Amino acid sequence: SAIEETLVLVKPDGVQRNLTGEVLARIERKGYSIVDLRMVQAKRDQLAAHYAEHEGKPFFESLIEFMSSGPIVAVRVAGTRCIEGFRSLAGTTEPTTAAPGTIRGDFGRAWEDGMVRNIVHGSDSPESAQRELAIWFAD
Ligand code: YYY
Ligand code: MG
Repeated sequence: SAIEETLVLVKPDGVQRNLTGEVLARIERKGYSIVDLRMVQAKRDQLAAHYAEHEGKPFFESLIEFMSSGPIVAVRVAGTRCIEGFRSLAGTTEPTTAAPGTIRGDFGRAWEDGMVRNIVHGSDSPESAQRELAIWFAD
């Protein structure tokens, strides 16, 4: 169907750097709607479920550690083709080379400790979006 919902997370680096409003403004300016929003201190189980596809990869533990390092803002976003659309707004995973004009390209960079801090998460498919929204908006 035409109107989709996607899960956006403002990660601990984004919240800590006061970029939550910037991320929300870009979502709204694109023409997508913020349907629900909550600030949470993520539990390890929740993060392990969210990132289940990456379990066992070399960066998994540091990713969970980073995502636990401070509050996260979880956002339920709605709009036509917003899953692909928010991924485009976010930019590519590696912030050093993410295109300028994207959230990760404009605000992200490499860190000396090697941990990838890239400000936002966005669901990558309709199936991921439904699965992830159920994790972060369980009740
Ligand atoms: O969907 P996206 O966030 O762009 O990337 P994924 O490949 O799904 O990885 C999720 C998350 O894991 C990424 O945002 C940063 C982190 N990560 C990492 O720390 N090191 C990697 N080599 C790959 C990903
Ligand atoms: Mg991903």
